[in-house]
Amino acid sequence: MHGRANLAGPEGPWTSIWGYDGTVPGPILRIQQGRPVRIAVENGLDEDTTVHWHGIRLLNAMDGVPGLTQPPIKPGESFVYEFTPPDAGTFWYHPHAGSLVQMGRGLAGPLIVEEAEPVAVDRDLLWMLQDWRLSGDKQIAGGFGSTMDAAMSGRVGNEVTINGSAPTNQPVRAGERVRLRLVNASLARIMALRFEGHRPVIVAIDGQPCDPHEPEDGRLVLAPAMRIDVAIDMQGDPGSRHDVMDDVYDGLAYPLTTLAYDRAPPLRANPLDAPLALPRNPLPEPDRARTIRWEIVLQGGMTGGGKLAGVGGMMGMGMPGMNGGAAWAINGMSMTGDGHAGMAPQFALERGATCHLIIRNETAWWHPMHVHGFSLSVLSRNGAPVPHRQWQDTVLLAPKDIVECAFVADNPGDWMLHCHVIDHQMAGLMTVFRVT
Ligand SMILES: [Cu+2]
Repeated sequence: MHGRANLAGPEGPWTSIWGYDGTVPGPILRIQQGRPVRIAVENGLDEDTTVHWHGIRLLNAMDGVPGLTQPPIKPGESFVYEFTPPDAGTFWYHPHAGSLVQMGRGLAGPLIVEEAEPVAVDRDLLWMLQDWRLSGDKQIAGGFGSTMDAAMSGRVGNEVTINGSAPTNQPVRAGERVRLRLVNASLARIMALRFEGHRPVIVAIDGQPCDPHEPEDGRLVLAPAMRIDVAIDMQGDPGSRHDVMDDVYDGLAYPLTTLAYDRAPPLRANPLDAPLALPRNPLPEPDRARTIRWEIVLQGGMTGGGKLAGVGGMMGMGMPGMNGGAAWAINGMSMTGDGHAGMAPQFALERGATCHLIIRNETAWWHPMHVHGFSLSVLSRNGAPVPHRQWQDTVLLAPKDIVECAFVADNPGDWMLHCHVIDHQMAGLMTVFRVT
């Protein structure tokens, strides 16, 4: 439904948004691992919608892809989603219809699946990060789906919010251990967060626990739709302040927010003596004996000469990205929009088989590739094994990257695989595979 949010900060005017329950982000849904939930969604918009439960391994009929897994929810109508989350972790929800405009106007919310046993931290925090393209009067700018956005880096905005407002100081207490859940719910902005004076330890990626480790160069890279859970021991001095920088784009680093320490003495003399590792989720282990290899090649996008690279052979092409025109393709095929009925799967897997999936990015652009219904065990990047156990539903590929992953096709249905830069998805960087 429609609402207003204070995106631009205390001085700024309020911004008209579309939000779940009229808020940005939508309400935090906290549910329990292994316990069934029932969520009724009523469509108060003037257009069709659906809800996709990003990262949750659920029944295909609950996946929220219009036409493919359910009829779209018409204005004034409702749909009841029912699922039992097998995995604990940090997830989120968003529409999969009119995605660019609906998400760009604010529809997104956090979904936290709690562990059966509470984790030993002092505080459990969530930063839902969203990037907005605001006009001079601080309203959401129009011009969704321009050719430039579609064929280049997507609709990157000019205002980043944390939990729906312009970031202010984040109050922390010396000596405390915080579990911080980072969710990048932006349409297109990639972030790389650096906590000055602190050493965050990654404990989960895309909701799936990993071996606790510090990020390679101290930066937490979060592409659209990715989540990272970190544990941070707040070792700064009482009263001190430390910036959190986003420096993903060369020369465009900016302070996202500031950790502001309370003047109170440290909560404890030494960091909490509790293990950082989270209990693992019940993911099916890939089976080398039953493996099917499949390669996905990402093609298209604007080249240096202002031309589209290698797209348009199979489908009719209008202006790239405009009116549903294609600017991208997967294995020579462009599926545009949000998903719809009758999308022929590009490949099929027998239930129980292991899929060894190779994703090759032939384009000059970054793509966070998202798979519905499954979590992928990431094996290697450009031939080098990944250093830590890593399961992801959204895998970021740099230009020309080749990533290899594996997953067990244990869940029948037609499933989406697409780029989560929403302009790219809408303009053809999407495909479907079938598990029979
Ligand atoms: Cu992309």
